[in-house]
Amino acid sequence: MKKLRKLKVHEYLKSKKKPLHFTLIDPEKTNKNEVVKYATLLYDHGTDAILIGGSTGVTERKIDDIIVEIRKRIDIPIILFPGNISGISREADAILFMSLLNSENPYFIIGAQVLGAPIVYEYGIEVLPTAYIIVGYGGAAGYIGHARPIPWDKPEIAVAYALAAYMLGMEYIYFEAGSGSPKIVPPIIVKKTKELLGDQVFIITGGGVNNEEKAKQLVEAGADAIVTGTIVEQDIEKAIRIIKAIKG
Ligand code: 1GP
Repeated sequence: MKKLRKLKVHEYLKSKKKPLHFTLIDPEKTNKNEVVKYATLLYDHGTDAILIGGSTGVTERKIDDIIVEIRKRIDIPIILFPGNISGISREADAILFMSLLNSENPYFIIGAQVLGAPIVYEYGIEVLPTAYIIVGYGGAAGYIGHARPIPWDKPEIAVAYALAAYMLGMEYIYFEAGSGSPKIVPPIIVKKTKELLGDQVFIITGGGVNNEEKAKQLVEAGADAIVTGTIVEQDIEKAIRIIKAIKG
C-alpha cells in the first residue's frame, strides 16, 4: 500500500513560523514565462508555497508544464488546488484534497473526489485533507462549484462548517471569498475558528486579499496561511508588499 500521507509537506507547513503566504497560480490566466518570472520573484521575497489550480481552463498537461518549469528555480512545496479532476498532476508535491462542503451539488462534495482519488493514489501525491468553505461573493469557484455561499454577516455558519469539517477529520480549512472578491473573508470567522480549534486545524484563507491592510486583518485573526492570486497577476510589487506585511 502506498503511503499518501507522507507528511513531508504537512510537516513543512505545520513546523514553519506562522503566518505563511501562498502564491496562487491559475494556469488559465497566466502563460508559462510569466508564471516562472513571478513565482521566482515571490520565492525570493519569502512566499512559502505555490498553489496551482483554477476553476476553468485547467488541463493536466498545462499544470505539468508549469510545475516542471518553476521547480527548476524554487524549492518550496508546489501544492495542487484543484477545481476538478483535470487539476491533478503527478509533478506536484501535495494536493489540497478538498471537499466543497457548502456546495449544493454532491459532485463537488464527494463525486469529483471519488473520481480523483484513484489518480492521486496512482501518482502517490501527498494528501492534505481540506474543507473548502465559500463565503459571500464566491467568484468563479462559487459559481462553478454550485456553492450556496455563506452570507457575509453570518460568520457563525462558517464556523459551524469548520467545526463539522474538523469532526470529520479534515485538518485543513480553506475559507474562500472567491477570486477577485471585493471583500475578504470576514476575519471574525477565522478568529472564532482559531479560538475553538487552535492548532488542530490549519486555516487557509483567500479571495480578495489585494492590499497589506486586508492581509494584516486576516493574520491578526489567526490565519495560518493567506493566499493571493489576482494581485500577483495585476501588480507584483503590491504582492511583494503583502508578503512583507504578512511576515511582519
Ligand atoms: C482564489 O483564494 C484564491 O481561490 C485567491 O483569490 O485571486 O482574489 O487573490 P484572489
